[in-house]
Amino acid sequence: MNQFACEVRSGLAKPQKELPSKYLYDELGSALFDAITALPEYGLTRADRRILNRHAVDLPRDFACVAEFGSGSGSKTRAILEAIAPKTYFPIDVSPAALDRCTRELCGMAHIQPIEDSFLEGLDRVREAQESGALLLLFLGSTLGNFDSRCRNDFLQQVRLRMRSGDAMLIGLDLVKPLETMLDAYDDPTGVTAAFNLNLLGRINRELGGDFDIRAFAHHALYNETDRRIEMHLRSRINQTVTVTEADFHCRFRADETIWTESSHKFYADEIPEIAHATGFVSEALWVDEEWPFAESLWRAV
Ligand code: AVJ
Repeated sequence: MNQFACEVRSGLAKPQKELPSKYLYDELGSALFDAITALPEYGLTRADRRILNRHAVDLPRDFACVAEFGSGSGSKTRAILEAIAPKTYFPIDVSPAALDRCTRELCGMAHIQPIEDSFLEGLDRVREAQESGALLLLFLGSTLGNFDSRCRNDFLQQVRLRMRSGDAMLIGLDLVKPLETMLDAYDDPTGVTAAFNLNLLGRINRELGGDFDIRAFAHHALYNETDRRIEMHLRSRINQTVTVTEADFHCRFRADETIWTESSHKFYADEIPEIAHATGFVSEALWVDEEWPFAESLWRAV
């Protein structure tokens, strides 16, 4: 049984059913995410890009290499590569389609070495390939917000262990904003985010022989005030049983029972330097977008 099948099986066996959000990004899911970034209600990606375009020139220039977690299509990275002109750029992504697009988009701006792997394993491979000079790691788009708050600092410490002093990380984090704004961003009236979420069931049907009736589920987004995160769920509209052949698994749903598919943590700007400090970094710069509360911060490994 492959890893996807194992994780589907164990996630759907929990009392609160859940599926890991990294599986949202197959080819269709990545295309739907790109469409989300164009939604008027989803200001996150535009805010990220505005800050990068404006402040790339303020970044230190002493990096021989740039690596990026979750490169996506690479379109936000252009301004940074232009400003820094590194020898090598290592996009790290689990999606081969995303790596292809990013390589095409940024072709000619550096020597590009795509790495198809998860973040930490990918960073290990950057370390093996990189000869000398400092490394700038990009962790944009508030991807860190998808990590559970309990494992967030562990993950950052694991990143820090793979860096040398003088290396740096540029990290983008979405900030707390009015409730309505946050809910609209994750439950847009056009239904693109709903399609992005429901596609996870389609992917299970396609890749694991599942028989999910996608129309029998509904997208649901909520803000969990206590944990300060948007949660995406898929709510069963009826009582039903689903079979996933490749995962050798049946699973029952009560009407209104949900599968929790993603968390997007929202940060306060004040806590960002504290998170840096707690995980072996020093925050050297912090820029906040004026239109859509979003922070970009440069952390130096010390
Ligand atoms: C790319 C993970 C940051 O959490 O805002 C967008 C993904 N999910 N709409 C986010 C997402 C629903 C996005 N990240």
